[in-house]
Amino acid sequence: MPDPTASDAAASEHAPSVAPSAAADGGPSRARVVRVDRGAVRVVPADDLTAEPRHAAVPRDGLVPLPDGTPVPPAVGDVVDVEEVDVTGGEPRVVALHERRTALVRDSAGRTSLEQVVAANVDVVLVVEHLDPDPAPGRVERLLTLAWRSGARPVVVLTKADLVPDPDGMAAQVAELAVGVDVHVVSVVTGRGLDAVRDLLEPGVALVVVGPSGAGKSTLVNAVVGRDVMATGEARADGRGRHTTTHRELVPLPGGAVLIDTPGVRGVGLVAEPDAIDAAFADVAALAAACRFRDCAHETEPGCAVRAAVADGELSERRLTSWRHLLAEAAHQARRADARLAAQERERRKQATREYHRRVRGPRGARG
Ligand SMILES: Nc1nc2c(ncn2[C@@H]2O[C@H](COP(=O)(O)OP(=O)(O)OP(=O)(O)O)[C@@H](O)[C@H]2O)c(=O)[nH]1
Ligand SMILES: [Mg+2]
Ligand SMILES: [Zn+2]
Repeated sequence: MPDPTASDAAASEHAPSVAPSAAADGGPSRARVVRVDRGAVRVVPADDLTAEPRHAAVPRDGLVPLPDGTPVPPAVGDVVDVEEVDVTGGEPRVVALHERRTALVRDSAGRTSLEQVVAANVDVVLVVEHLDPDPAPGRVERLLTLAWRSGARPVVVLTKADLVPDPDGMAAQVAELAVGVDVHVVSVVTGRGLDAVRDLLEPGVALVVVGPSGAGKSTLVNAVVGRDVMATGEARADGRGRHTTTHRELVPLPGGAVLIDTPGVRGVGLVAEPDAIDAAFADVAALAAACRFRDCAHETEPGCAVRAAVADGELSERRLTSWRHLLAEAAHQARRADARLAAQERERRKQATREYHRRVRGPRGARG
């Protein structure tokens, strides 16, 4: 069921309300977050995605509870409950988040959370990479790992085919590191590959576009939609007017699908998830499983299938290094998350102790 707004049984079960968006009774209505820009949230009714987006207030700390009570920042694509402040058209408020069917998350340096949700409830993650300049294999691998982790289907799109002599040869190289993933070659100049991208947009499907700045994400969104819904980086002669995307935005399509454009990423941190790395590196994982020793470090051990594959030229040293690097990063991230949890737990206990002393010794009871 691609459309989380279409009476998603799991979501409504937990949701405080399953009221229709119209909310004639004044109760909360169901809405979809279409834009998040530095904490400011815009929503449309969940059953009318093409409606004019409205600003919706969030609590001062920017956090809204998920069905399990965890407060998190709303993300583009989220299904939310919105309460009208008054009937005269005052500002609506986001009061609850529905369960996320999928979530594209990246590591965040943020104070409140280690994870940042780039987009929620997406079905397809389009990893966009340019053919000119040369594609960066490590970046594609990293974004594919995030995509696998999201629960949505990853697809690679290589842009600017019109600028290189051998786009198919380059695509074949990228396909080697995009194991189990379709790779499309596109050009908005010649129109090549655009139909293949449109084919992904069945009714109800949500597709998020990620990739480096200047890869042509917004240009691709506009080409697929058929009109300029996003400003793009068309550089003017005077060097001004570059329109790099700075916010995440959900664009509804006439056919019922939605596209989510995102700002270019420079470096995205992984969120620890060994399974996602195994999925993105299914070839390496399969080799590692064939090593003689279960705990093989793929260095000098006898019977190492990974080193054997490198020696045969079947696996590139670059890809092996990339795999090791992402595993190490995920492990580091997991330790950081553990440390944070431990710190939170210490703080919780300290407060409980303080609370205890207050109760036992009265309100003025100092601890010393
Ligand atoms: N020749 C050619 N140029 C393209 C193509 N796609 C995009 N471009 C150009 O690439 C530049 C960057 O495109 P954008 O769509 O703004 O890139 P973006 O990925 O949205 O960048 P950010 O918003 O900064 O993340 C623009 O000047 C586009 O015209 C293509 O298929 N062929
Ligand atoms: Mg853009
Ligand atoms: Zn090995």
